[in-house]
Amino acid sequence: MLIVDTLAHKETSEVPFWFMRQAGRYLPEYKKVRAQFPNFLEFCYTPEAACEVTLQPIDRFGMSAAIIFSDILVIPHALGANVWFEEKKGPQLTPILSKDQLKELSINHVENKLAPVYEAISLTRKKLAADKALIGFCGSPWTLACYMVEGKGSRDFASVRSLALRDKEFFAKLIQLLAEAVLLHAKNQIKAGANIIQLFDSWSGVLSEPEFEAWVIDPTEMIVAGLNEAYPHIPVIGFPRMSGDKMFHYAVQTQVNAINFDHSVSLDYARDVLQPQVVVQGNLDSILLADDKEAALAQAKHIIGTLGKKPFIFNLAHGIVPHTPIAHVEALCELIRTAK
Ligand code: 1CP
Repeated sequence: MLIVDTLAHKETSEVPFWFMRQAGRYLPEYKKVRAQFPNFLEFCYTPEAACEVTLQPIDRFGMSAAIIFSDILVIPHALGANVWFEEKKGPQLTPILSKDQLKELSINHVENKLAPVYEAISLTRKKLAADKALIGFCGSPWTLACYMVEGKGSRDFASVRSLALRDKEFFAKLIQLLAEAVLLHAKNQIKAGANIIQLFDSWSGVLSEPEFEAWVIDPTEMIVAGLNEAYPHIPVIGFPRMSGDKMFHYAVQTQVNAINFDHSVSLDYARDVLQPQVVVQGNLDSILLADDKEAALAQAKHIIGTLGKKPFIFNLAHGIVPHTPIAHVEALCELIRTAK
């Protein structure tokens, strides 16, 4: 598998690539399947449907890896939190704010409740070409805690930061429970056939340095160590989104095999600081890809020119947005495929 070779620092003849949110609403075939499920979680928990939409972008564009169709919020859901998705509003949760509410969450049912995700992974691994990798994923504890405490997405996650400062003991317990659940869910995804794990810490960018250490680095270090112990050959990609120059320390401390980087660091930083330490994955702007094809292609060329000489996986800085024209994605794939 091209991408696994790159993650093992082997020379490859092509640049491996995949795109965050490569299954999604910019694809008409995705919207068709999505329309059959008014309930988003039910969609995630239907193995045949999840498998079908996971494979759609690979069939169309031939990326080097598929990422299993699921969501980061299946973990809070499996722990017993109340989670639902509302059209145009995104995820909604009943906030967990007290020790009593925390006591009602339990890791004991995670494995059972997430069995459909593992079934979707086994099914997809069977149908996916042998040279393509299947990526399993989890939200990282901090990002999951953001949604669990706020009850929804937020611009700055001020309430969860405030709670973590006011009641560190409570918050540390929540993070600990989440870290255990993430480790368990990631291990089960590997057991079911995932070849790589990506940890999404989408909201790590709102944290100060000491908070980043406590809520991002420490739990991620524990998760990566647990995975390395059980599955030393499975690479882990970390995505501490928008965390800027904290990324280097994250890479060193957590021992992830690769970092997905974004616009919070320069390409020079990615090449000179990150790449000597870890494999890098990134960082084309998904808005640019949607709205200016020629500029996106020029930037893609520049990214590969800067990073392509050492182990590098082409990806975006964040997920594909729904208004992205398919022709733009096609042109980008063609450029990456012929770049080396
Ligand atoms: O109606 C729809 O189709 C809903 C859109 C959607 C999709 C396609 C949601 C709701 N989740 C997903 C699938 C998904 N989510 C995948 C697998 C598919 C793929 O990548 O191809 C993955 C990896 C995720 C991860 C995810 N979910 C993250 C981390 C990555 C990121 O974007 O930062 C986060 C933060 C979520 C929460 C979530 N789920 C859905 C939405 C719209 C959101 C974001 C809400 C917010 O902005 O706060």
